This record gives sequence, structure tokens and C-alpha cells, in this order.
Amino acid sequence: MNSQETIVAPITASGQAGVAVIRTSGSLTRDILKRLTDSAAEIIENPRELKLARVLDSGATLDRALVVYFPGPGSFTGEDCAEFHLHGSPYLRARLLELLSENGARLAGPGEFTERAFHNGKIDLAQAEAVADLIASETDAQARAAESQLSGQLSGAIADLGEPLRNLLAEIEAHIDFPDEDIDPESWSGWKTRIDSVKAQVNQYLASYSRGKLVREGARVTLLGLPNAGKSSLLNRVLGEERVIVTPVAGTTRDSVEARISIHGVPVSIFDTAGLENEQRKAGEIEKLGVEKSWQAASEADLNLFVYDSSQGEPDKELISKLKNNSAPTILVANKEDLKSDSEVENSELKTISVSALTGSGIESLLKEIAETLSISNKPSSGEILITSIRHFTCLETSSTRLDSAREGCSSQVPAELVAADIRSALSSLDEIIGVTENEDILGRIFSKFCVGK
Ligand SMILES: Nc1nc2c(ncn2[C@@H]2O[C@H](COP(=O)(O)OP(=O)(O)OP(=O)(O)O)[C@@H](O)[C@H]2O)c(=O)[nH]1
Ligand SMILES: [Mg+2]
Repeated sequence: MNSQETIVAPITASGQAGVAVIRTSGSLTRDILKRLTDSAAEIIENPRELKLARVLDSGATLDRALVVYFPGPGSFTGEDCAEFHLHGSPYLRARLLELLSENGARLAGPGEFTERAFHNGKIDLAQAEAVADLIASETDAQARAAESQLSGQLSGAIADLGEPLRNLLAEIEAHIDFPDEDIDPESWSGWKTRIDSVKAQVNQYLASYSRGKLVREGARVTLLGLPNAGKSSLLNRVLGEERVIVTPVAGTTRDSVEARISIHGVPVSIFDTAGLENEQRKAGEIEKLGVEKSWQAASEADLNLFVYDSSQGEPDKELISKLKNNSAPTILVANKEDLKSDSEVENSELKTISVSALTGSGIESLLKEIAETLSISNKPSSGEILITSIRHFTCLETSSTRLDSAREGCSSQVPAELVAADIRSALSSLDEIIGVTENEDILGRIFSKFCVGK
């Protein structure tokens, strides 16, 4: 990728719209403004202000557009940038892209604007990743986590972890320079304490990943049970719309169906599945394929809800014990409580919630139980660091292992060089999070997931 080239891309979604925005970044930006607009001087002399201009196509007016110039290095990418806010016609957009390429710009690759911002030191790697997360966010918790990372909160926290380690390293290295002097026991124990305090903080960030992962990736909840238990009715009730077919005929749902809701900002995919079979009720040939998919969905879930018709007695024990073989927790949902004379639920070692998909009673308690089981009921306080990316988690984990080893080294008073090496390697894992040490492979993987235009 040659960063000398001027790149261009539409930065709004395709199709007809009120406005379509096309952005350029690179050294040809001013030339392009001069050749393709009738008021380049005004646009360039008033940076960061939208100016009404005629966009020119071989001297004729292609469109009257709002055009803005962002001079480098104060722009998003750090280079000279411009934006053309055209009328949102696919033809105008395509034609301007053609004109821009005739004037020396080339179409940007995925994430190339953000990648240039990273290479030009405008943002670090964790912030660059947050740009993609923010664009992909579907719920408030996702948007808040991405925004906080983009604002540099995570990067600041990582820098705060590194600072005491760098000081400690300098001190240890001073001892290494004078190998004849013995290191006194107090120094060893002082170093150990300092490593411990960084490690405690690293552990806290690592612990936040269980929630962070859920916020970023969402959770999967599967509805399972015998035919006619009311799984589909329950899904419709939770969604507040008639999303899936409900009939009194057993075996109505033949395939797994996914629907998305947000619980405390965590995107939750709920899967309605085909009714299972047991000793009393064997599935037909087509139904069997659905049943297989139901068990598959159960094995992929973060939480399984076993729904049963509580007016018909106890839930099927064999099915429940089969369900418990999955690593995900199971909640029993005693449905059709409106048909029951007494509201007592049978004792079970599993948490049981009584509901009626018909009347809506108990649904709130069920959602609350789901949130608690998935550990998403407590919103983190603002300013709390949330690790949402597996890449960051892995770097922190490696760092933590190196710190353990450094701590061990202090306990057994190994040569100070070894402790220093562990601390250096702990630091380098932390630096990887914010991309201090550039690794082409990691960068390639991160930016290839971006959309073109960001
Ligand atoms: N009285 C009452 N009827 C319910 C309740 N929930 C579901 N039903 C009825 O039970 C029947 C079966 O409901 P479904 O939601 O289709 O059941 P399902 O578990 O999805 O069944 P399959 O798709 O066949 O596996 C329908 O006639 C529903 O109207 C409830 O809470 N109370
Ligand atoms: Mg169904």
C-alpha cells in the first residue's frame, strides 16, 4: 500500500439517498479541488467549512454540492482531505468517482483512511479498531464501549499500566549494570510488590472481558422443548410481534429461527427451534431434521431455556438431563401458567420461572433471570474499562503470564536479567494493544475487516 497515493471512496452507504459523500485523502486533494470545482480558492482558504460549489465534469456542471477541505496534518488521516456532499444519486456518485480517478486518485481499500490515520500517529491501534466497532454497533452498550475506546480511555489505561513497569525496568537495569553489587532482599520484595500491583490491575481488565465479549459479540439464547410447549408463542411475546407461526398442531416449527433483542444493551439472539422428541412422542422424518438442528442450537447457546407446558405436569427429565450435557446453563420455563389451577411450580434443581406466553405474565421475571444468568444485569459505571476484543484480551493474558514469571523471579532471586526480560516482554504485549510495535500481519487482519470509505 503506497501512502503517497491519493485515495478516494464514498463514505455514505450506496443506493439513492438525500446526500452521498465522497472523501479524498492525499497530496492531490488541492489539485483535485482546483480541477473539479468552480470555487477551489474559497474552499481551500476556508478549511473545515462547507462551501456550496459547482462540481465540474468537462467544464459543465455535474452537480451543485457542498464541498469541504481538511488540510493535513489536522485532518482525520493526517493528510489533506476533502469531502464532496453530492445529491445522493448513484449516477452522480459513480461519475464523480470516475472523474477523481481520471485526476490521479485511486479507490481506497477497506479501512485505508483509518489505517493512514494510524500510520500518521493520529490514533493508536485500539482507537482504530474502535472506529470499526462504533460503525458496527447495534445497541447502546456497544456504541458506548466503542466510543470510550475511540476516545482513548483504553489506550490511557494501557499507558498507565506500562508506566510503573518502565520505571521498574529502569531500576532493575541499573542493578544489572553493576553486577558485583548484590541486590538486597528489600529491593527484591519491593519489586515484587510493584509487579503485584500492576498484575492486580491487569487481572481486573481481564475479568471485564466476560461482559465485554457479550457486549461486543452478543449472546445466544435457545428455546427448547417438546412440540406445543409454547416456544414460538414465547418468542413472539418477548419480541412483541407475531414473528413466527404458532398453531395448536404439534410440530409447527420445523427449523431454527433467529430473532434479535437487546437486554441491557447486550444484543441477544433468541433461537426458536423445532419441538424435540421423547419416548412418548417420536418425530416424523422431516421433523427429525429439525430436531437435529434444535440440539445443534442448544450446543451453540450461551443459555438454554427449556420450555414446557406446566398444565400437563412435570417437564421431561430425560430431555433436561440431555440438555444439561451442554456447557451452557439451563433455565426451566413453566409455560401456560394461565391454564394451571395452582401456581406452585415443581421443585427442581434448576431455576424455574413460571410464565404465560398467552397473557404475558412472568415475562419480565424471565428476562431478568436471563440477564442475571448471562451476567449482563449490571451496567458498568462510566469510565470503567471494558475489554471487548479477543486481541486485547490475549495481549493482556500474555502480559499477565510474563508478570507472573517476573514475580516468581523476584521470589527466588534469579539473575536480575531474567526478571528484566520478563518485564520487557510484559510491556511489549501491552504495547501490542495500542500498536506501538507495528506488526504487518496484525494490521492486515484488523483493517481488512473495515468497510471501504472508513
Ligand atoms: N393457554 C395458553 N396457551 C398457550 C400458551 N403458549 C402457547 N399456547 C398455545 O399452545 C399452542 C402451541 O404453541 P406454539 O407456540 O406453537 O408451541 P411450540 O412450542 O412452538 O410448538 P412447536 O413449534 O410445534 O414445537 C398454540 O395453540 C398456542 O396458542 C400459554 O401460555 N397459554
Ligand atoms: Mg414452534
